[in-house]
Amino acid sequence: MQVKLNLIIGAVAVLLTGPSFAQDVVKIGHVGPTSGQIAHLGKDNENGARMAIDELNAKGVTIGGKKVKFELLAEDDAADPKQGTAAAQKLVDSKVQGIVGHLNSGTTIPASKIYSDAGIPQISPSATNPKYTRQGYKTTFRVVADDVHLGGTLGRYAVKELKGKSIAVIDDRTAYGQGVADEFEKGVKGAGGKTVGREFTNDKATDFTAILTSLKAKKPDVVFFGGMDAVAGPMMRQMKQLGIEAKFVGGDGICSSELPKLAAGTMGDGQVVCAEAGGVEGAAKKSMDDFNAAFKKKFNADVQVYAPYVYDAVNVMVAAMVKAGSSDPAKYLPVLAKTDGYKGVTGTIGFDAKGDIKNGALTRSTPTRAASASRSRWFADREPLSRSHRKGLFGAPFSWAQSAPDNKKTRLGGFFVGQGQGGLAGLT
Ligand code: ABU
Repeated sequence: MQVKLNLIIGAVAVLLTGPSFAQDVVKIGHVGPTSGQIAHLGKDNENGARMAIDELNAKGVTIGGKKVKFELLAEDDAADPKQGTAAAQKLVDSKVQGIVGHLNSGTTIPASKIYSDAGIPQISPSATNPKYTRQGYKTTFRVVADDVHLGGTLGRYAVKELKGKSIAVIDDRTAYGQGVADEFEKGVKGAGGKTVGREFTNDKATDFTAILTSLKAKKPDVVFFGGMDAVAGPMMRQMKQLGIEAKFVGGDGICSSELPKLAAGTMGDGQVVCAEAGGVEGAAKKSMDDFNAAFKKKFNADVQVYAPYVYDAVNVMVAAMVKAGSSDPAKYLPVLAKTDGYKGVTGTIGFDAKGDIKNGALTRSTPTRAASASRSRWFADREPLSRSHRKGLFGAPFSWAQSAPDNKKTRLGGFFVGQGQGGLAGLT
């Protein structure tokens, strides 16, 4: 009798742990700087990944007929290229099936070789240096527009909309900062504008007196900074101390919720013009707004910049695994590469032949004190950057002056086009 009972218990145990009941673990790696000057951005990214993974596990996902559990393996690269490659190797050794990250171009690019050699798909939610997807690797993807797009558009915007006559450029000599500043300069010159000086610093600097004093003598009306918010904030404080009244322009690296705090109250309304390398408007904006609210509820923190892009990157990767019926990188990679029309919170995601997002949007933001004080994301004043500023990438210029005066924002032919006055009215 006892023998029979043992056999039954054994059979039940086999059934419960057998293939139809087993829950496979799918490991997804995330890397960002969760220590150092931009730890607030790294944590924001990591929380975006955590939010996606928690939701997927709560919902329950089946891949190839098996219910799976996702596990987030999060690493800190401190925005340092050496730590970035060490973190990448650690994740490869841990047999992750996909990577979302890194945050910085300077870490993402060297790490991408390690993932490529291991055949592991990598989606960057924020690295914008064009080189990342131009190395010939099949494993590199990104869900944001690149610096050619971002810097060039801002350069044309500085000339055509900000009417900058005397434009100064500073960069932090990182892969992102220097690259986006180079593209900005090209954009300024292409639009018939003039740069009056180029200075550089580094991504850990806190004293900018020498370079700002040199630029002050050139009476800039626009200062472009290629770098991150942690450097931009103190730089703006010192600009104020030196009496430099110029507009302060930058890319997504300064477009964070933290910037007003880092600038310690020295940021004037309408002074900062930055662009997120993505963004949604109109009916699509609701999903982003809902994400921001859910994020705040879960983490008791405002989204900085990239958390929704990380969230989408994780979900796009998992959608490819589900479609391929496998979390084996070799099997789902070709499916991921064919992603098209995926509806994320940051817009519709599809990849081109290089792994770059198709039809990437850009959204201009300008902070105001009132929005900042409300503790919501400060860039309440936002607009999609128009096709005219993307001249050279998307063909014939579209004139803001000729557009409809109803101040509506519409999306035409897959590209965001702002109609109306261009959003700068009332800011100065
Ligand atoms: N895209 C700006 C911040 C990240 C990076 O590309 O370094």
